[in-house]
Amino acid sequence: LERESVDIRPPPLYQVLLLNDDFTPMAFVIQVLESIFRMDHEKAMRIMLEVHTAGRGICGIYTRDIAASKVEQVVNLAREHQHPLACVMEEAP
Ligand code: NFA
Repeated sequence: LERESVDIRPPPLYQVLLLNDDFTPMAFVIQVLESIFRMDHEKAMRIMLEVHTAGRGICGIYTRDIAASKVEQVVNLAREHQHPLACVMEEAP
């Protein structure tokens, strides 16, 4: 029987985080969480307040390309509305 080595390792996952700032309106952050991260209103409010109080918060965990796309969508939407909202991705622990 022919046997080959096949790479079955799962791909690394990345968490996408929002960072707090003093200027972006809370309502805009909630809209971002609902529209880009597909959260219901309750969860969006909870995560927004987490970022506001703790300085940063996880919005979702994705494979690399999806995480990068989420960051790009947030940065583009924030820039469009002239808010300084920052969004980054980090390899999940
Ligand atoms: N700190 C912002 C304010 O008081 C709200 C905010 C929350 C900004 C989460 C960025 C991220 N308007």
